[in-house]
Amino acid sequence: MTAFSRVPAQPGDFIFDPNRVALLIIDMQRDFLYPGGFGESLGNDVALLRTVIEPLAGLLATARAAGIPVIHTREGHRPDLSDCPPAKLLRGDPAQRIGDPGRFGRILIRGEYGHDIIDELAPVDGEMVIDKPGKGAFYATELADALADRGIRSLLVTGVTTEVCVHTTVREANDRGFECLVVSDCVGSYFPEFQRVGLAMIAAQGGIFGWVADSAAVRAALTSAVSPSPAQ
Ligand code: TIU
Repeated sequence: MTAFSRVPAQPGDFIFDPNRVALLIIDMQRDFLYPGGFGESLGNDVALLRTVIEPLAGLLATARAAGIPVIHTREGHRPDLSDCPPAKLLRGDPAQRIGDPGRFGRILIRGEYGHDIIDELAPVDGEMVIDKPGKGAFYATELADALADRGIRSLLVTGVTTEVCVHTTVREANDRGFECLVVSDCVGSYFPEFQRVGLAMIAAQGGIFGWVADSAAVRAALTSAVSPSPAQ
């Protein structure tokens, strides 16, 4: 019989099967978190995202210890830009577009230093890394198949940015039947008001897109899910 886990959350408890849950870490790349990358090229203050790193590193450690599958994503494009729609390429500052040379290599291009995940959250052996050309992690990727292969039904969603790639992915996941808990202190935005409203939109209307809880609540549930009971 399956023992389910429970996280106190908005708009109500998030209940999940610990054998069918994954931690999804969206786009924690230097290009979004460091000055000189894609995020800054769009006119953003990237320092605002750094608050996510410490709580997310803690949650990642707990997920690894609990044996929960961890999936990282990276937004970016092929060096020839063949997977970058013109509508995306032409947006933003013309002097600093996708594919242009930046401080950490060509901006948002696969294989460049800036495109990779920050050291603090670097994937370890056995963790999947999904390269995605869009904002949503399901569009034009192998994510749906990977989740189906592992029997995953519930996602603990983290990363950046709350209102862009996190929201897009959560919406895609909802339409594919996944239950999503967005971890409030492990997602970040360049805009404090978008962070607040982005999280509120997930849990509004009885959880129209899912649930919201902080990492302390999620870590407690993951830890209790793997602790042997005294009776065993
Ligand atoms: N600009 C912005 O807020 N985000 C992105 O472009 N990509 C992600 O959210 N990963």
